Amino acid sequence: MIRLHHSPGTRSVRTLWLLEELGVDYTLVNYALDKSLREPGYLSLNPAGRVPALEIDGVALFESGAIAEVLCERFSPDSLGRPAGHAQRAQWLQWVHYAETISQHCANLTQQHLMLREDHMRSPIIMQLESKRLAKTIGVLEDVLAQGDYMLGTFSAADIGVAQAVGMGQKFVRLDPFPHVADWIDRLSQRPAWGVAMKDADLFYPQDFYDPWPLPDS
Ligand SMILES: N[C@@H](CCC(=O)N[C@@H](CS)C(=O)NCC(=O)O)C(=O)O
Repeated sequence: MIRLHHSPGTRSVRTLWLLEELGVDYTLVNYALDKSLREPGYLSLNPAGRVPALEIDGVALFESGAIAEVLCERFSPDSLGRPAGHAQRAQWLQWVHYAETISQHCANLTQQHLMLREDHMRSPIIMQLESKRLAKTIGVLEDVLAQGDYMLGTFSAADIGVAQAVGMGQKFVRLDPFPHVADWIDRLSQRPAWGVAMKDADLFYPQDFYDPWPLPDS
C-alpha cells in the first residue's frame, strides 16, 4: 500500500509526479497548507508537520529526496533511478537532492510574499537577496542543460525533483536569462504526469509572478 499525503503546489508535487511516472498504484490524501498539518494524526506521519509524507510498506517517510531514492530503487532502478555502481549514480543523487538547494530560496520567498500577512513584517532586503540567490541556483542548471535535453541525458527522477523546484522558483525569478532551462521546463510540462502533479498548484500562488520589493533608498 502506498499513500501520499500531499498539498497542491508544494514539494509533495515532486513525489506525486514521480508516482505518476512510475505508474504504480497509490492513494492520494490532499491537505491545505495549514494547521491540519499540525494535527496529532498527521504528526505521526511527518513529525515536522510538512508535506510530503509517504506511507509505504507500513513505514511513513517524510523527506522528498529520500522518498525519490526509495521509490526509484524499488520500481525503476535503471530508468528513473540510477542504481549503486551506475556511472551516473553520484550525479543522480546530487541532482535529486539539489532540488532542496533551490527550494530553500523558494520557501523563503514564499514566506516573504505570501505567508507574512502584514507589510511591515516583510523585508525588501531579504526579497532581493533571496531572488538573486535563487537565480544563482537556477543558473547552475543552464550549463548542464546546454549539453542535453535532460539533467543526465535521459529523463530521470533528477529532472522531476529539480524541475518541480524550478517551477516554484518561476514565481520569483524569470527564466529569460536561462533559455535551456526554459526549454527543458516546456519539454517536461508536456508529460501527462506533470499535468496530474501540477493540478491546483496555482491555488497556492494566485499571482503569476512576485517581484521583489525595491530597496527603500533605490
Ligand atoms: N526537505 C523537506 C521539506 C518539506 C517542506 O518544507 N514542505 C513544505 C511545503 S513546500 C511544508 O510542508 N510546509 C508547511 C509548513 O512549513 O508548515 C522535503 O523536501 O520533503
